[in-house]
Amino acid sequence: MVECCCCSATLAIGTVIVAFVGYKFICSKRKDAPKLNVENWKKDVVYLFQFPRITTAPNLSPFCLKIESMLRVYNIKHEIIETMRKRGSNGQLPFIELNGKQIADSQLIDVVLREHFNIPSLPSKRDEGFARAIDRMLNGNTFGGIIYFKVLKRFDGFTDVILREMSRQPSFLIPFLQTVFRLLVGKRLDLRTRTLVGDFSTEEFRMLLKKDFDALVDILGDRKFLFGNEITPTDCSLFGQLVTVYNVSYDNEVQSILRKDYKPLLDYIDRFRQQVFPNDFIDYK
Ligand SMILES: N[C@@H](CCC(=O)N[C@@H](CS)C(=O)NCC(=O)O)C(=O)O
Repeated sequence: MVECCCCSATLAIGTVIVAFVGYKFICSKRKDAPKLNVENWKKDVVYLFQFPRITTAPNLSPFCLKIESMLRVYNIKHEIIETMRKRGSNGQLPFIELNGKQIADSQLIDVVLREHFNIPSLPSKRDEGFARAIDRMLNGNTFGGIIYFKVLKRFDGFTDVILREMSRQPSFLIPFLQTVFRLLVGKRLDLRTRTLVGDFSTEEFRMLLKKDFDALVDILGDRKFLFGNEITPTDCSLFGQLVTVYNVSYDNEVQSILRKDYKPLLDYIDRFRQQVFPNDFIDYK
């Protein structure tokens, strides 16, 4: 009986401690506003923190490129801060600072930019609904399929771009750093991709990615951009996803898939590029 009381008391105290520590951890994480990087910010200027440029395209990250595209398309005053080290409150890039606040995650940044800079909505609510659905497909399922071929199947090419083009490491260190990279993040990326899309075989990843590309070609039809003659934020997502795998300096299967079966998407990339990034690409092949 005495033993039983002791057990209950220990259990109760343990539970209270765990609950208290958990509460403190979660609350302090949520309450603290992230520390600002730009102290002397100018009103209504967007400070975009993103990865450094790569040789062949404006960025290796589709999410960074989406936001830079939006800033250009809507003529929003901005400054780009290239960084390999800094991360937003979500542990990732891109993030922005606007009027003394940090906003992390391209989905949230998209919402804030639309509201703050009065980016026009599409003419119908139905189109707005489609736009959101396409945007989420692109930045979830399509992104996962692309990552499979761009990163997991070409880990050395991908890390070579990061180490050589983005962080300018000396050549003799690259093989060593690639091994470290593989050990540190290889498994995590594999798990993230399989959680995002599914635990598929290469053949299945290929087939499912092509389903997304087919859908995009059907949605595009003979329009210049997804919803007509004007570029929308969803176009910025599509452009970001496609060029950050198509315009990298190493061969990957998504390039071959696009070249073989998806000329409308390649023409689309060209149109977007001419209009928004006329001087920012070097064709790899
Ligand atoms: N949901 C995030 C995804 C951003 C993301 O995945 N960023 C990656 C690069 S593409 C990143 O910063 N990874 C962390 C790292 O490389 O250290 C968004 O939409 O912004």
